Amino acid sequence: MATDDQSRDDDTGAGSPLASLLGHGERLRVLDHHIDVDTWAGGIPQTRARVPDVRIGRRWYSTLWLIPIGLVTVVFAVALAQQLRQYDWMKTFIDTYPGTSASYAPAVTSGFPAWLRWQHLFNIVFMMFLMRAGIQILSDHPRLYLNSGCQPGTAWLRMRDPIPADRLDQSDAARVWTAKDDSVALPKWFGIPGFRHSIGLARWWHFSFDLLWLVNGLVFYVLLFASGQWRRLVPQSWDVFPNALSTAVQYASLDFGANEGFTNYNGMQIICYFATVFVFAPLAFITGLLQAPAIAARFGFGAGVFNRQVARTVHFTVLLWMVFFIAVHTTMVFITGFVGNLNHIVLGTNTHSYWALAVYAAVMAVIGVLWLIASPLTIRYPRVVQIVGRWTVGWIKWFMEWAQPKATYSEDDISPYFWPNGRVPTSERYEQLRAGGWADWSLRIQGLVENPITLSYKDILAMPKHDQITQHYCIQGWSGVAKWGGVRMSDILDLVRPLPSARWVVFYSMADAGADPEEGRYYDCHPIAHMNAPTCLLAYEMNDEPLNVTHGAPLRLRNEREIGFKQVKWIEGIEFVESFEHLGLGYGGAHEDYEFFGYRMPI
Ligand SMILES: Nc1nc2c(c(=O)[nH]1)N[C@H]1C(S)=C(S)[C@@H](COP(=O)(O)O)O[C@H]1N2
Ligand SMILES: [Mo]
Repeated sequence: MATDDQSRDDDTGAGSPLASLLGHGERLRVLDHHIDVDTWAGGIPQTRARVPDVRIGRRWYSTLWLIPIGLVTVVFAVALAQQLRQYDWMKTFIDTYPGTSASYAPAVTSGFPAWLRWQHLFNIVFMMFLMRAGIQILSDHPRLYLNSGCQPGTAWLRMRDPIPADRLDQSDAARVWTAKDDSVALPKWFGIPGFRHSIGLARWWHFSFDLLWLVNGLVFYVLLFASGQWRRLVPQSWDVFPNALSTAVQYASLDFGANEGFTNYNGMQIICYFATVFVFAPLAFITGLLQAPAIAARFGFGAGVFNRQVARTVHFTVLLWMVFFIAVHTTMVFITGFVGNLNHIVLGTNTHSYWALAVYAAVMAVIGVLWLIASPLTIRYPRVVQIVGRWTVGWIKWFMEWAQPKATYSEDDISPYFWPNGRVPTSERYEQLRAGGWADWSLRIQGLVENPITLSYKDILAMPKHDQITQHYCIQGWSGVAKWGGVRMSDILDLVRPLPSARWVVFYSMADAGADPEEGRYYDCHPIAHMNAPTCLLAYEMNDEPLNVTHGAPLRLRNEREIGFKQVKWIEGIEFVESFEHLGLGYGGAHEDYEFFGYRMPI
């Protein structure tokens, strides 16, 4: 990867005629891409996430209360179970339903085959990265809601304070609280990579290991059913429920029955395993996909019960289940005959060899090391993470972009509050253009086109106008429905007539990309194939009003199959190019260059 950056060493040009005309390329290439957390994202202070609070009615409660509540519950459950086991009817019940029984699943006597043992190991390695990166993604918008517009004050879970009330005024673009202001940091041994607003990098980890985890899971399903091992996991009679209850009472009374896990799982075990493998795992996948603009804009999931915020909430619930499951599962492995249990899953035999313990300890040490190096390596080699991630999952994102983004919503779905994001233009020139009612502003469209043109604000207003009510999906997790009015990109294409060699469309903003002037101005590239969608718009109106400064005046992009950061605001130039390698740092946009995002963002 180093050579990739070295080759740019002497190249400090703007990359294209329009880029240099608009002042987009006077920066030096960054050669060594390691991240300095102190100056990252304009040196935002590393505000830490809080232990989550949950809202019940109008009041917020710390989830730390779960610790004493849990302890009291356990003590109470033990007392209750021990008392219950004194009664004859309970003794009869446990005799009838011993907890482990062949009545709901026949004994599987073939042991644990090697493929199953390996897959079990891969699963935990993949999930550790998946879950940590997932929590990092959550902390980039550390609130969960059930309404698609993420209206302030309606969250049910939060990992930071409420938005300062004096920063909700969207007419004050310089002061308004942005989604980036809202992100929080995690300890780097916990999230990946920990520091604030590192979602671009966290997503490569999340999606790459997600893919590995899914492939592992699919292979597992196939082998499970091909081998007959599924009989361990799928209860075949309702008897499983009284047996599960019996197991619960026995465990709670701290008097466990014999562990027959090598051939038969007890009622509780089989229900939990079944739910994890066949309910929660697929649910994680589905609720992940439901958060994708490309999928939602194809099927209209923006409003209603399948909206992104419900999907985020359910996705998070799956995480809670997985954490709970892993904690209880591991505890049970320890307290129900540790060495014997390890022999089952490490060696696949019903023996009591200490080799299994040795292998387990060695594997745990390796996992511990992997755990600890993930964040430091990401901070040291973010560009490698981006490139490897793109190589691993980029092609899938390309498939997702095929979906036609045709969903539109009704006036009733429009979000009362639409979160703002990004860095507003601060130049004097922008202020003058705005003060002059955009009379002196113009949109230059050139590059690989037959007919390069420059349009004034008036010219654009004179073109056919289209309205659409669509949903915005910020990479950070929030969403919002708004009505956009403007001109179709397909009409622009008809005017300029792109040459066959044009493959990408670059949108240049008047605003800076970041606080560091070295990052230059904001820009982003879109595949030309997206420009023909009827919903691909250059918007100058939002909710029937002229676009305000906060949301991108005078002109901003809507490409409904892509995530929010691709929707360039404060546009003043559009260029048709064959490749974007020569623009900026060459990764496809300002956030691709400096925040390590991917250039395809249908999810
Ligand atoms: N020029 C420019 N455009 C930008 C950004 C930015 O920082 N600069 N931020 C992007 C991001 S991350 C999002 S989510 C959307 C937010 O649009 P909104 O402020 O209208 O909600 O704008 C996008 N367009
Ligand atoms: Mo965003």
